[in-house]
Amino acid sequence: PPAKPRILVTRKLPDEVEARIEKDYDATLNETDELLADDDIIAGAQGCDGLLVTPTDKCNAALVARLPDTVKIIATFSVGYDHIDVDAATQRGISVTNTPDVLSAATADIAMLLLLGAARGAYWGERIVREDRWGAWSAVYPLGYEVSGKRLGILGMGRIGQAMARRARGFDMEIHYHNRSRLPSGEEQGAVFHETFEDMLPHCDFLSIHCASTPETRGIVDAQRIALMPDNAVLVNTARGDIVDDDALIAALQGGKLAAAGLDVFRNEPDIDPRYRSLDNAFLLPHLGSATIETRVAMGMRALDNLDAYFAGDNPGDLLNRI
Ligand code: 8YV
Repeated sequence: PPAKPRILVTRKLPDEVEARIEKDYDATLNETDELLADDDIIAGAQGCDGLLVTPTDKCNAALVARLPDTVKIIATFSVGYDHIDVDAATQRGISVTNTPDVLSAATADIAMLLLLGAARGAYWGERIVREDRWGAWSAVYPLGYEVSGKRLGILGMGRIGQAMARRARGFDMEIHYHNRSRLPSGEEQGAVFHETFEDMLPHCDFLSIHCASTPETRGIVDAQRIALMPDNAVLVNTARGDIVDDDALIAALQGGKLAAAGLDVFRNEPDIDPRYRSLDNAFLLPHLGSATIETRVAMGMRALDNLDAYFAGDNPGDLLNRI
């Protein structure tokens, strides 16, 4: 039989996924699940035909330049690929694939959880119970913000944005969206399209971010744009932390312009801006968007489908570049 392709898998993956890898590949797995330094990735990649990476592996131009010539594909176990310099890979003739679709439902679920949790004060409510600070009943304290009937603005109406819209409709929210292009009218389901992000912001009682982190979107949620939102609005981010300007968001949460924020993603995870930790109106999660057993298995299988297709001489379904 022909030799199995050789791959480096940079992080521990679910058992079912690793079993399939071991069956079909001559693979170096990471059983400790410790983060690999650049030098470890380069050392591990020697003699490999492909890499299976995650967003914790920063495949920037410098790292891509150091990969051995044998590496022909980088398959990332994620929908986001802002950790990969795709142009640098293309120049070296390296195909790049991601894992869209399979995590849209899980991520939209977390966005809805954050939206509800931020609006209704789930974090401080939970803390009051645990710390035995639940005082006498009051009609005026503690109070959150109603979700039903409110307007939700979605920045980035791709697969995850549309999954979020479906959930929010079930909570009787009015959907607005800004996206590079307008959806076909049959897919809008009543959502109101705004040509620019700025046009949408005055309609956002809630704003949920579902766009990719790109040079165009990095820092786009800044002080000027937050100022365009209605008072007491709620921001939800399950996309990438660097889309939001931390100084602007923290000032808006401290100053009361924003009622609350629900955040699953941060700049420089897990060493996040420490000011978030002391904000009572911030509901914080450690990047759980895709973190279900079912979804992580499906992501692994999707990454392997892409690798299998590549090594069979076919175009991977989730190819991000043309070589
Ligand atoms: C993950 C993600 O938590 O898919 C993405 O872009 O950010 C998440 O699914 C993780 O990075 C998976 O490797």
